[in-house]
Amino acid sequence: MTTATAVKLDLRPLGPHFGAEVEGLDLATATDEELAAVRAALVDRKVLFFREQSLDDDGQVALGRRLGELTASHPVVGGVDEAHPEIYALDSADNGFADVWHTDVTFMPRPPLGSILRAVILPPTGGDTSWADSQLAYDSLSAPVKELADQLTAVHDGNREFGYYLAQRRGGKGNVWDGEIVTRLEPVEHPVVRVHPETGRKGIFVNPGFTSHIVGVSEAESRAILDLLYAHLTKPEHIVRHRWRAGDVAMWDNRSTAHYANRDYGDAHRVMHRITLRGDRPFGPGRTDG
Ligand SMILES: O=C(O)CCC(=O)C(=O)O
Ligand SMILES: [Fe+2]
Repeated sequence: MTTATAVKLDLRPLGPHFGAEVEGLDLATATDEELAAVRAALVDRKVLFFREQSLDDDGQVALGRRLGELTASHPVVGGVDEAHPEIYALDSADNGFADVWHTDVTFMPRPPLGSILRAVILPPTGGDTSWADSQLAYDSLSAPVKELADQLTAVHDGNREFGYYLAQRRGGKGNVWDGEIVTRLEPVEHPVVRVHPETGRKGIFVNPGFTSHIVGVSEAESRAILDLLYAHLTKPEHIVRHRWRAGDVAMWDNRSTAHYANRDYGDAHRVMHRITLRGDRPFGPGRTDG
């Protein structure tokens, strides 16, 4: 008898709790049972790596559709080409860098649940990507700081990263998100501590890329609290770092991680293609929904 739980993936953990390489699985030909096991491992290990895969753009989109509901490429930036409105290209030749710690698209009310990233063109060396485990980071805060963080709400604002692009390159008409055309990036509020909807675990849910400030405290308090949380989130114990090879695919849970792409390869060319799985509205410890 075959059930979803009967399939066991060959996982090589990258740390005691966080990150794993999935060995011997071809994402282009994986069975439904194997993908169900991948989906479960994604929540458990938070970031998964699949070495030297053979996916092209169509294959990446097909894989994403088997794992969840795909979003448009990005709320502001269009797809890589007309045939692939779901693919967000990060191209170093077009200023596509992600060298600030962030969690994807937290400046929208419903950020993506997860992201699937494929290495398309890599520099000869460098361009590694790192992920931080926001749940491990939350768990290792002291009890009084956890209690403080649990009560806080933060504003996330995409204008610093994407406001110029929206106004100048798109003439104020962005892309589609949650069924609506994005014409302005209205700042949104999210809990500073996010409760994972599938596990109930808490994680730090602020990031330097998109969080502008904490609500209801002074500017100096907001800065100090955010700096404390960022420094803690990105401690080496909470990080895995991936050295890309051609074709590699990374898949991560945006509800429990943040990430950062090294910009250390000079003028070399680096292109990554990303798709995102539709997510729900983040909620914190004090609420049952957003
Ligand atoms: O370029 C990378 O490695 C990561 C880019 C990024 O932030 C993303 O794909 O969400
Ligand atoms: Fe990202």
